[in-house]
Amino acid sequence: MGIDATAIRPVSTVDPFSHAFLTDPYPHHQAMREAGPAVWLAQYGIWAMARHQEVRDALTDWQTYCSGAGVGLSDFRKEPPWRPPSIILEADPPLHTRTRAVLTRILSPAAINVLRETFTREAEALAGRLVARGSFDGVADLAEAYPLKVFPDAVGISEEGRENLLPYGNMVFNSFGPRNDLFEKAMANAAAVRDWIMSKCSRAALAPEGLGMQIFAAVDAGELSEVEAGMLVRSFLSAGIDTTVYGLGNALYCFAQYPEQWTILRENPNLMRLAFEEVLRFEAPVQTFFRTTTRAVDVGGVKLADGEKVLLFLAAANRDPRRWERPDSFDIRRRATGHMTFGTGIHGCVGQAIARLETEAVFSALVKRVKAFELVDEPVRRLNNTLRGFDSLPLRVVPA
Ligand code: OVM
Repeated sequence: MGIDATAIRPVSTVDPFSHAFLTDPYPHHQAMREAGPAVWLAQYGIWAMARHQEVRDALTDWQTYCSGAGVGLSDFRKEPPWRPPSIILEADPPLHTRTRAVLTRILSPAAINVLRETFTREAEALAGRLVARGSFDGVADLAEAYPLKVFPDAVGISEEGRENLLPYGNMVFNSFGPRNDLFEKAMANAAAVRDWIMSKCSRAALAPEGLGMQIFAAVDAGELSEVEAGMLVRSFLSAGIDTTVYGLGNALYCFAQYPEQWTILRENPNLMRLAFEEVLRFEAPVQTFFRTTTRAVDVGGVKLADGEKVLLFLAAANRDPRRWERPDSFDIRRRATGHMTFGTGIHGCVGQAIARLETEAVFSALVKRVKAFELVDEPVRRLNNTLRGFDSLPLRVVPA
């Protein structure tokens, strides 16, 4: 009732989607963590959270922080979405519960283990070729080449037109931000790219044994409609490429930048899983997601109203000194589980078993063959409203 004289409202004028912020977000993350448990971003009229505890609490409380109004800046209740909303990412229970159950089953660690042999063989072959070459672009030749081969094969889509997959991911992940220059550039050829993607999502376009057709098997079992199955194949093609591309690129960057950590991994290959968690903590390929409040809520004394957009800085939570010792040092021996890069709660990454399989396959192949990675030129960043990663990583490898 009335004015609460004790209410606090930390404010920041920073633009988290500006080139300056996206190029070097970490000082801004620190400023936002220090400003308060929730910070009003005046430029957009939205809230932001950057501390580990608050980000985690928001992700866990899907009733207060919903996804159905979109997980980008745009509020689907106020403006039309650029594409039909995802029925898993941009959905709340009960719809989300039903779609999620199907993908949880298809992408379970046991189900994904079936792919291990193929994924390992492809990783060994690619690593063998690249190390023989001696120098290569860590992005185009490895971080992009590998997921672009193994993931569409696993989903069961044809070879034709796969060059549309990266542009589509670029559209999807830029679209979570404002309609800035990055968004406009990503959308340059949107109609053709979107049409190609949709043409690959039907039952008729999918190989009989792949992950895509397994979604259609759930239609036959009465769990989904035919249209919903196509939408979930679209989720595979939206979420399954760029995330792993940026993750592999960031891993290469970390090991080129911190060669002593590569040496530790070579001497202890059993640290592979922890090392990947640390890469995800330290250089999160997915930096942010939004939620929308469904009621007024008090966050550590800061009062958020109903229906407000909340920008969750996963990557800032990952370096919160309240949660991590020496948060800004890359240390593969630390217990990095508990990072927020896969999210948590009901929307926690359903594809993480595939992401882990891809990374393990690639880095197990490299750890046997590579003594050290050296950057032979400046890495070039690729800016994106959601993703953090590189356009190119000019690498030379010292063979083992
Ligand atoms: C989807 C989707 C798109 C982008 C990311 C994502 C990280 C999901 O279409 O369901 O999850």
